[in-house]
Amino acid sequence: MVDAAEMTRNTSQTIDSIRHDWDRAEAEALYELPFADLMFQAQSIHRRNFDPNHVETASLLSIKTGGCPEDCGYCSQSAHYDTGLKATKLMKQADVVATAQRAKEAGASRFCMAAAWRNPKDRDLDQVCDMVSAVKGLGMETCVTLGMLTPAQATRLHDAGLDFYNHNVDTSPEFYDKIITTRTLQDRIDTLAHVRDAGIKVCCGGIVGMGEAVDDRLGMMVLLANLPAHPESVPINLWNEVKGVPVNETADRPDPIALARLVAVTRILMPRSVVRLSAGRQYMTDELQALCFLAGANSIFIGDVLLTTKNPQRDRDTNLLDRLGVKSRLNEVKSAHAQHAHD
Ligand code: SAM
Ligand code: DTB
Ligand code: SF4
Repeated sequence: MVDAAEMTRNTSQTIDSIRHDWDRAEAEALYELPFADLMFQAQSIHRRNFDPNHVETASLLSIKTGGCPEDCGYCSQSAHYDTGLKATKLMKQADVVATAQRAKEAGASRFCMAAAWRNPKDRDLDQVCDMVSAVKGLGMETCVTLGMLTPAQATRLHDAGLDFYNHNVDTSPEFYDKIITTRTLQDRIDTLAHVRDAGIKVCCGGIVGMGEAVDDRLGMMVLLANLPAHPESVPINLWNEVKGVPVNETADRPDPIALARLVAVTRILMPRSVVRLSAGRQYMTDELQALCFLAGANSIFIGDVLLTTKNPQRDRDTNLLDRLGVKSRLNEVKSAHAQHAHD
C-alpha cells in the first residue's frame, strides 16, 4: 500500500508526465486520498493541460437502432432482450446531415453517429463514410461508433475524414464476462489498435453502476491508461436504466462522491485526455456535475436524448454552465441568439 503523503509528493513530481505503467495499487491509493487532496491534484493537472473554464459539447445520433446481435447486458438495443425498442434500418444521409446541422445550431461542436452493429458490413460502411464526409463539411468534428472494425475499414473511415472512433472497453477485465459474452475484451482492444493505426483519434471509456466494485472501475481506468497511447477522449457513462436487460438485477448507482473520486483519478492517470460525463447525467445533481468538472471532466453530451435514453434538457445544461462561468459552444450559441433577438 502506498502512503497518501508519498503519493502526493510523487504526483507533484510527475505532474505532467504521461505514463503507461500504472498499477492498480497506485490508482487505489489515489482514490483513497482525503477528498481535498485528491481534488487538488486532479485540478492542478487539469489546469496544466486544459482551460479549466471550458467544457466541450457533443451531440449523439443513433443512425441505426436496435436489433443488435451482441448481448451487452446493459443495452436497450440488444436483440437478446425484450426491451420494447423498435429496430430501424440505417438512416438516409440527408436526414443525418439535417440532424447534424440542427445539432450544430444548438451548440454541438462534435457529432457522434452510432449504429447497433456487431461490426459494419462493407456496403453499410460506404454509406457511413459518405455521412462522415458530409457532416465534416458542416464544419463539425466527427465521431462514429459502429462496433468492431477491420484494419481496412478503419482506413476507409480515416480517408472519409473521420476524427474520432468510439469503442468502449466498458468495464474491468475481471467484470467483463459478467456483462458481455458475444465478444471479448481482446476483440475490443484489437479494434482500438486498428483505429489508432489508421490515424483516427480514439474515444474509449466505459460504464459505472452495473453492480461492479470500485476496484473494477479503477481497473478499467488503469487498463485505458496502460494502452500504447491514452485515448484522446474517455467517456464515463453512468448506467442509464433500461427495463428488460440483465444489468437491472445488479445495478447499483454509485455514491456521488465515489463518482467524483473516479473522475479525479481518471484525470490524474490520463492528464491530456478529454474526460466526458456521458450517459447518466440525468441522475446527477448540478452540484455533482460541478464537482466532476472540478475533478477534471471537460466534455458532455447535449440534447434531450442520447441514443435511446434520456439526457438533461438543454435549458438545464445552459443554465448550469452559465452559473459555473463555463465557456462552451452551447453558451456561445445561446448568447448569439439573445443578441440577435435584442438587435
Ligand atoms: N454498437 C456499438 C458498440 O457497442 O461498439 C456502438 C454503440 S454502443 C450503444 C456505445 C456505448 O454506449 C457502449 O459501449 C456503452 O458504453 C454505452 N451504453 C450503451 N447503453 C448504455 C446505457 N444504458 N447506459 C450507459 N451507457 C450505455
Ligand atoms: C459512449 O460512451 N456513450 C455514448 C456514446 N459512447 C456512443 C452512448 C450512450 C448511450 C446511452 C444509452 C442509450 O441512450 O441508448
Ligand atoms: Fe449492440 Fe453496442 Fe448495444 Fe452492445 S452496446 S448490444 S454492441 S448496440
